[in-house]
Amino acid sequence: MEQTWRWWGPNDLISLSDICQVGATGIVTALHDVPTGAVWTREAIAERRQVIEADPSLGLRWSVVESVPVHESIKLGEDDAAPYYETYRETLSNLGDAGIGTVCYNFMPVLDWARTTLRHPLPGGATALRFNAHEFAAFDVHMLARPGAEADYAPDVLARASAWFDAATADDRRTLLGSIMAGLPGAFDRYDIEGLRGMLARYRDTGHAQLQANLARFLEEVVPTAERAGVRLAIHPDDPPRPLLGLPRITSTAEDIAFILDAVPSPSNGLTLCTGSLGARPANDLPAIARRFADRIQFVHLRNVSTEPDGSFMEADHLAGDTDMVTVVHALLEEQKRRQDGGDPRWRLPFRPDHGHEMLDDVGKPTHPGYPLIGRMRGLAEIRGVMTALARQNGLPT
Ligand code: DNO
Repeated sequence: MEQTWRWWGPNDLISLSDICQVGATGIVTALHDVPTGAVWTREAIAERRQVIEADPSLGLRWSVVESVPVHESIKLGEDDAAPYYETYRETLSNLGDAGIGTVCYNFMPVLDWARTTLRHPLPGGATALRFNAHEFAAFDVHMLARPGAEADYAPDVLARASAWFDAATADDRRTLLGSIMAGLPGAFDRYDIEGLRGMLARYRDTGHAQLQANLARFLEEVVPTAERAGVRLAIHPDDPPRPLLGLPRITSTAEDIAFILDAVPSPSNGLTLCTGSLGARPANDLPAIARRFADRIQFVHLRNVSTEPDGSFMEADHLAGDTDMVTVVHALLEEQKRRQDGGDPRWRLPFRPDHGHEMLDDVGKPTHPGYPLIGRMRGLAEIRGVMTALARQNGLPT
């Protein structure tokens, strides 16, 4: 598998030479400063690519875009979405022409990934991202005061949510809002409480089936262009994989994934297998999902979580946690072999270590939550070891 690394662009504290040293060869990045819905121009794409490839001795190439964000009008299936399909198509064509063949995106309404604690302390001084069910409920029920929110939580979670809220200072509440919003990567769409209420109101009439229909429409609009451009789209699962704040989420289970991949049967309508996102739902069997959808997986995020009975979860070491990472990697190596045998010139699957603990020299550095240098390097090194051993023992290409 191609070892890739998410790089946030020229302002990232982690440099391209750092990435060379950790052993990755593929860069995963996006033009984060382009507002959602605007075209990524050929010039802007070429400029970013040139930065990545400026020093050939680093051996880096721009292999994956994560993400081209989908405009909320498209997710809402609104009448005024038409120009946004067009700009999405243009962006895909421009990326394909520049030789960037894998594009990750998601279809999560309003929020991207959500955590309640960005620096949960671990023994020894490292920290992890964590989702506390009661803190999320406190946000939903007490801070957002969403009508009917109580119905979405178990009584013991609600009781702990009230206790948290009563004891919380103004600072605690601000920090919680900031943690929940931290998943939104662009500078353009973070919300305050009022802004969030406004967005939720727009989704009032959009349930699971309607959101699925809107995604199917989006795929019909853009996949033919992706095919022509040589671009493989790869939808990212919901994180966590369940409805949040009353918003539907439609990339949470094997059934959801089957619906999406069947909506437009094409290798350009693919999946980002994110083991950490899907793994936060205990019923999701990741090795089974990896095998079932193997031929449509176009990008891989390897990460692990430990789940708890009340819906809380914490990001674990890459080889610890609830997901059997070794079996998942084995399934992916077998899929690569199948593609190689079938003559697919792009048989090698790009993967990246998704998230990592802040540890050692990471601590105190203002990197993106979940994206420290050493924690991710540890994850990459562990997975590289698993991959190399499995490949060698089973006669599979790495
Ligand atoms: C979190 C990431 C997500 C992902 C998007 C893809 O760290 O995995 O933010 O980039 O959901 O569209």
